[in-house]
Amino acid sequence: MINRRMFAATAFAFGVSALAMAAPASAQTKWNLPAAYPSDNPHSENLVAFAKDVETGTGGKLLITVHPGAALFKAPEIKRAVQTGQAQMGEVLLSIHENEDPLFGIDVVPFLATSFADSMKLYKASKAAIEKKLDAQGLKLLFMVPWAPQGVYAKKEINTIDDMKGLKWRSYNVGTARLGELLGMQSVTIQAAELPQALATGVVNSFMSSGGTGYDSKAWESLTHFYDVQAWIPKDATFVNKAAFNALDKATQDAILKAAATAEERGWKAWEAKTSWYLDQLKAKGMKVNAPSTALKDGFKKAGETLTADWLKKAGADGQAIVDAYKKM
Ligand code: PCA
Repeated sequence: MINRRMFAATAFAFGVSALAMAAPASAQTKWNLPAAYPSDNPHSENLVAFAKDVETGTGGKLLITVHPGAALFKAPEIKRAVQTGQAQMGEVLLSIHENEDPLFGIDVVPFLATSFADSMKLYKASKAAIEKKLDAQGLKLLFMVPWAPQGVYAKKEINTIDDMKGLKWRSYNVGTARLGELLGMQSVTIQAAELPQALATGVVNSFMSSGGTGYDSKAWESLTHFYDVQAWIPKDATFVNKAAFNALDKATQDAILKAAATAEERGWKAWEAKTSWYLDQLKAKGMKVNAPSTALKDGFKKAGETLTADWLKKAGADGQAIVDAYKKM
């Protein structure tokens, strides 16, 4: 019997040496870009378009393969993978890493920036500081793209925050976990890739997210209500390993930066355009999509004040300065 492993190894070795010989002429570089959300999510589609722009802009010299759906690394591992060079680029919800630095959670301070226009202002006010923090970790920020405003999914009518007590709450970062705690829920951190299963098996029966992730997770199969609280607009960050970027020639670097600027603009537009589409889809699937009652909104505002105070304490003068700058914009 032919030993398939040996055959594969020989074929691989031949392939490698053939490639090595061809290298000076073609000089093609292949990079990986792990991402955490489904391939038809606007974030992933934007990354694929970004990779295509880089390929075109470099005349095929730099090929980036996007790995959506947390297929290569789980969401919380992506940043570390890029820092250590296991992957050259990556995309992640930056607030997952708020425990490393409070600034990574500035966009999830409740009710600070809840419209796309305000979210862009907050981004402008915080971008330089975020870039600096990432740079100190060996990462170069390429672009940031928002999700839609965050609301609450549940399996029953929620009129006040008291109705949320005891729910099995899925959280995705420090802020959502703390919110679960403040509102007397049983909170468990689950990343988006595992959310559909957690919902289907009843591990959780409520969560906060965008219409996008509710749609991606087919929330209507196990839950009934969505309350459009508009608590905040979190953002994904796409970054590159700084050393890998610095090793590229100037023309390639420029092509990446140009494609990144285009991707940022395209991503913001896509989310603005798709926000109401997602809510319409939830309705079409039979979910009750409503604005929160005044009492519910007031309850969230109150919990939000506690979270804001927590954050300001952690973020100190640097955080306060950014919030002040944002409020003046
Ligand atoms: N979707 C992601 C993060 C924010 C959002 O809208 C999630 O729920 O994990």
